[in-house]
Amino acid sequence: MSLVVFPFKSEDPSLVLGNMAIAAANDAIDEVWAVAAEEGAGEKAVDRGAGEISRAHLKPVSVLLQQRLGKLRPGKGDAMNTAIKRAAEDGWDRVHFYDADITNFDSSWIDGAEAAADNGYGVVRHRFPRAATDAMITWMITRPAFARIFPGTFLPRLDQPLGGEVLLTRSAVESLAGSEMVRERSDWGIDTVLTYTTSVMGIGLYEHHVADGKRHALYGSLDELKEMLIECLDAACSLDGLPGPGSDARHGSDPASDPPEDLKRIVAYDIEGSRRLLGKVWPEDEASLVAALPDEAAGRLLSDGPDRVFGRMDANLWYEVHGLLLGRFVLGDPSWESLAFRLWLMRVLAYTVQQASQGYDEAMGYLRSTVERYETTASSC
Ligand code: GDX
Ligand code: MG
Repeated sequence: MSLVVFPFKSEDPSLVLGNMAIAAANDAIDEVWAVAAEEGAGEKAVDRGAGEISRAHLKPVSVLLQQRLGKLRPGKGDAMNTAIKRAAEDGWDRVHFYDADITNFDSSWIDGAEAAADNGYGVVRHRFPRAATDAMITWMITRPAFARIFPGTFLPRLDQPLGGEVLLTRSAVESLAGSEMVRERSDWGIDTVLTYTTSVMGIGLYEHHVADGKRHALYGSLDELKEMLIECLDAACSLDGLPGPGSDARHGSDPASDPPEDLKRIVAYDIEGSRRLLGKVWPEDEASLVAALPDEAAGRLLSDGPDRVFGRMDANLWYEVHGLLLGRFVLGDPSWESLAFRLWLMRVLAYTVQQASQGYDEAMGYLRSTVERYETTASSC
């Protein structure tokens, strides 16, 4: 018995309903839920449409309201945990999660995940090619954190550790429903803790490849990602010191394929608008936090304003800065939040100007080899 769940907040109801209809039409699927952030016009429209889909496919299709389960900002984590809790209580064998804003969702996502579960994997994550300037939290925060904290395991090598597209089998759903760390993570950090928690369950993890990529809403200036950045950073910090998956952990993956040509040309965010956010001078409170870096690193950053020194934020300097953030960042502290955003922005812009501009394949090779280098450095410490 398989269930599909779409968390949704402010998406166009017709897009959400289109995806729900695709899920309902799949023979492997017995029920579809959309989990709304709150009551309102969008939620009502999806609820009305859900009734029509249900009648057309003769299976339950409904809208749930997310409950307040966690301790952090009420966000996507509460929505996923609402579904996980109820699915565990109902005893579903398989639960698929998909972001509701995917514009190229089709049955092959569901079929690919079901096939991997049929082959005995307890968790299936979808992987897909992304633009060279997309996934900047994944590449600059989460994968480096997995490389440092869990070197030698499959965690740093996961293609989409933050992706909201995942299939969980019953034992995973039950363990997640019983995990305090997962339940408390009501914000954007949910994907990080789900990835970590499922990786240490010993039930096998498969990555299913979606060759066309995940098409969904991209961003304007990078300040739209500030909340996600600091919440994903905090989630990464919360894993420091925890045990990783064992060396015998079962991990399989479809091979990657050549990304679609149009995706290679996409610029995922507004570069000039983001550059204006860097600022001409270092705020005093942030400069004093940066001073905790080794002298040489702090000197390179503080010798001029952020908008003039951002190009110095290469992979080596970012390793030092990322280590400082991982060890010291405080969620809810305005100085740390502002500083973490500014430093990440410097890193993303430096990479965009220096590597992403060289072409897609070069940029992706650079990102991958940087994470590998971080992993080697961490293992030798
Ligand atoms: N119910 C509910 N409540 N749904 C939410 C909320 C919330 O507070 N916030 C977002 N959503 C829904 C949203 O409508 C969409 O369907 C999905 O969650 C993802 O949100 P979106 O704004 O499209 O996130 P974005 O920027 O595409 O990030 C996604 O991909 C990231 C990644 O792969 O890098 C998202 O799944 C992130 O968690 C993930 O890290
Ligand atoms: Mg999206």
